[in-house]
Amino acid sequence: MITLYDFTPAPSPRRTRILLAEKGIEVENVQIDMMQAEQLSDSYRQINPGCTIPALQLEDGTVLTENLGIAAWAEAYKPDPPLLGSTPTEQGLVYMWNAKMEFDGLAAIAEILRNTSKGMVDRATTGPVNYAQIPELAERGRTRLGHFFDMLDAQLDGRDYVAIDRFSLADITALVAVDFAKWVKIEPSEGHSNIARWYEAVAARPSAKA
Ligand SMILES: N[C@@H](CCC(=O)N[C@@H](CS)C(=O)NCC(=O)O)C(=O)O
Repeated sequence: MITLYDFTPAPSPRRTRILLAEKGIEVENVQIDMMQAEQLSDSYRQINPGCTIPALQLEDGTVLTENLGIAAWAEAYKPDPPLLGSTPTEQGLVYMWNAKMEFDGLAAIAEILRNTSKGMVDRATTGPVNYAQIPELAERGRTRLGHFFDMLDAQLDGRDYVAIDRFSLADITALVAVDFAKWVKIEPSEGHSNIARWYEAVAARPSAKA
């Protein structure tokens, strides 16, 4: 059996759940309660010494901890439907736009949340090492997030999906980023009509509720 170490409310494992749902890959689900800091427990460190969620444990015991690694495994394990692009150009575009969604979107939101949340004092980054909050990073994150939404809206102008002409990993990461931004009470503005149109379509997919 393949096991997903998950925490339902958190954005990163949601990316994995959506991907697995789109692929139709069934896994056993084990919840690691971040509200109880279970990701830092000795027992979870045996599975992922990096103390992050998700972690996907394969049948041979291998543990994959990054969404991109999990996506690469899933694409090889079950190629249909392809979520990482089919041609060399498509693959390049999917990886490129997925990286932009991670670095310009998810990372900016995490920067805001982790550097302001009272529950994350000294937990300004994930992982086994504690880091103090830097309030200026949250301010910078707000500016970055505004630019991220502008960039995403421009990319979606005249397009149904973020990277290529069908749903891909980049759409999963973008969808999770738009929803994660609500945690810091920021949403795309009224003028971001391309994001609104795209969001309505991708959020309506059954996988979005996985
Ligand atoms: N690079 C990882 C990011 C994983 C991540 O940051 N997960 C968060 C939950 S969304 C976490 O484990 N946080 C643990 C903590 O805050 O201590 C991925 O690709 O999934």
